[in-house]
Amino acid sequence: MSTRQTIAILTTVIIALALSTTLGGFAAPLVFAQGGNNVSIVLGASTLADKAWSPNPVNVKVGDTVTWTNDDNQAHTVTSGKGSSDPDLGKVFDSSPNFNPLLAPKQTFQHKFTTAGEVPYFCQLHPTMIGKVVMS
Ligand SMILES: [Cu+2]
Repeated sequence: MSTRQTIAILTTVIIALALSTTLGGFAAPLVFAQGGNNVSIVLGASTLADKAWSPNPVNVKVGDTVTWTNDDNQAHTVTSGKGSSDPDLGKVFDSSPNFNPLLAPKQTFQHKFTTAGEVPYFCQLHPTMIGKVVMS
C-alpha cells in the first residue's frame, strides 16, 4: 500500500468519524425534542383556567405521545372534551374515567395522538382548567 493510499484511507476514516460524531450530536437533541411533548399541571392549577397546563396549547406531530405530569399539590384529571356536559367527554383520552383513579401529585398520564386535528381537554374536578392539544 502506498503512502498516498494510506493517507486517503485515513482521511476517509477521519471524515467518517467526524460526520458520525456531528450527526450523533444532532440526533440526540432531535430524539429529546420528539420525546419532549411534556405538559405540566402547574402549582395552583385549580384556579388558573387555561394557564393550569404548561405549555397550553401543546403542539405535537401525529404519532407523538404527550405526557402530563401533575406538578401541583392536589389531584386532577386529564380528560378530553369541552367540559363536564360534553357528550364527547373522555372519548379521546381520560386519565380518570369516573374520577378513578385521579391523577395524584407527581403522577403522570400519557396518550399517543394518531390523527391530525385539535382536541380540547379539561380537568373533571376543576372544569375551568381548560387546555388543548394540536396535532399536525
Ligand atoms: Cu383539577
